[in-house]
Amino acid sequence: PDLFQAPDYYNLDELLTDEHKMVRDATREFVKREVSPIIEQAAQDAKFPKQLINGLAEIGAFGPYIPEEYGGAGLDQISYGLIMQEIERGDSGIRSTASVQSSLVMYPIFKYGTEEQKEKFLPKLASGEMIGCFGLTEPDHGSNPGGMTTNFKDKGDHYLLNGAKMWISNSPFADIAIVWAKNEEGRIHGLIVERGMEGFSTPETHNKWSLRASATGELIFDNVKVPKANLMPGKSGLGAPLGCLDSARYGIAWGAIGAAMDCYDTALRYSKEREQFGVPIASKQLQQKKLAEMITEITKAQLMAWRLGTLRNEGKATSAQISMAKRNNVEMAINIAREARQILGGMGITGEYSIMRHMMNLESVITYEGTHDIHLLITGLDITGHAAF
Ligand code: TGC
Ligand code: FAD
Repeated sequence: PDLFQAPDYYNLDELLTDEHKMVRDATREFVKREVSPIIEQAAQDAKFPKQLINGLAEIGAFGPYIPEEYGGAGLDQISYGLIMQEIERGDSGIRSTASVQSSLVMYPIFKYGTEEQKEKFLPKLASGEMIGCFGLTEPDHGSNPGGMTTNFKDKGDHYLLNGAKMWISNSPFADIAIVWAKNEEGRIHGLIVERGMEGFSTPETHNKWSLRASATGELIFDNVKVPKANLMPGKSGLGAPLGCLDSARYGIAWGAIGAAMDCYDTALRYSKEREQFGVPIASKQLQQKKLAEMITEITKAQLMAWRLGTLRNEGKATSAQISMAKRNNVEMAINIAREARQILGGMGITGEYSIMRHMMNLESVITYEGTHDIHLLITGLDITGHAAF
């Protein structure tokens, strides 16, 4: 990993500011120093490496674009993307933690929360003193979150919350959960549920073959009394959680490039060193085809992410544009991981190299934050005007 070089075939660095490059290099350094040396073991042990939390906070990975007055790093969208790219070069599960904390926990509190909620939670989330999770998906409602049955009733001085969420990143150890639930009129609202509230539990989901260095679990609400002060009043309806997903999906469009870069870089170096039939396998046309296609696809994905970032900086990116980039870049990365693994032959299946871990992680990334199919249907709706969900 020390030899890692980031491919930049179209001189994209020239489009970045000094601040972008500084933020990216600091994150890259952190990943090399803190993540790469421990991540394989963490994945083998199926344990989220909690010791990374402080370092992630220090490099600004928790709330990169949240204003500094609330403890965020106050960076732009390109910097946010570059941070996600570099973290996911290390591992998708670590990027998941940063994505959830930033875009699915801090963002809704910042966008929809009260001033008191912002002051109470944002600085602690930015510093990593508190970790959050995001509960939208339910056992019977994944792609169709609008069908959710988790609900709350107004009991005068508090709300009474019932229901369950499934597949929730970081739930087993999160201090707070952003929970989407329906009120008595069936309207979706976001509530901040805190660990320790009676009737609230977070069992861990075991036996995953993917995203093993990330903790995944349930959120169970059995007559949980939630103080009225914990409802985020700024926005209701399905558009509220979907608005957070826009930001997280954008981060994934960059993150996937990081995983792809790591696979490409590993395969390229291996192909130059590995000799068969008396010559490096890099001199064989079949291996060159794989490598040439990889760098082409990475370059296209980089251009897409960069352009989307500039549109987001200008407040002009649409949800459908974000869906296209998430879908394209994750598929690009998973295809590259599969091809790269073949270039390494038998060595490709071992934990000596990162490729198989990336490949398995990407099976979650292509499913969460909207499946590959759902993003295609979002593009389909955007260009035809017909919803085919
Ligand atoms: P639909 O009728 O289309 O929309 C309902 C309302 O929402 C608005 N809207 C959006 N608003 C903001 N951002 C978006 N991206 C939006 N998309 C839609 C829409 O305008 C409408 O507003 P209004 O005011 O008219 O009510 O809703 P639908 O029920 O037909 O569903 C559409 C569909 C299928 C696209 C949507 O449900 C969807 O995206 N499904 C996928 C679910 C998903 O992505 N779940 C992710 C869970 S979180 C997660 O996976 C975290 S992993 C984290 C990690 O570890 O990194
Ligand atoms: P389903 O919706 O049941 O889909 C099954 C299959 O049917 C898919 O291939 C899908 O594309 C297809 N399909 C569904 N609807 C249609 C349609 N209309 N037309 C055509 N095909 C369709 N959720 C959270 O809320 N918070 C989290 O932190 C979180 N973290 C996650 C972490 C991991 C590791 C994983 C695996 C998931 C996580 N999720 C989280 C849940 C994730 O968002 C859902 O898994 C995802 O939205 C898909 O839902 P589902 O698994 O219920 O699949």
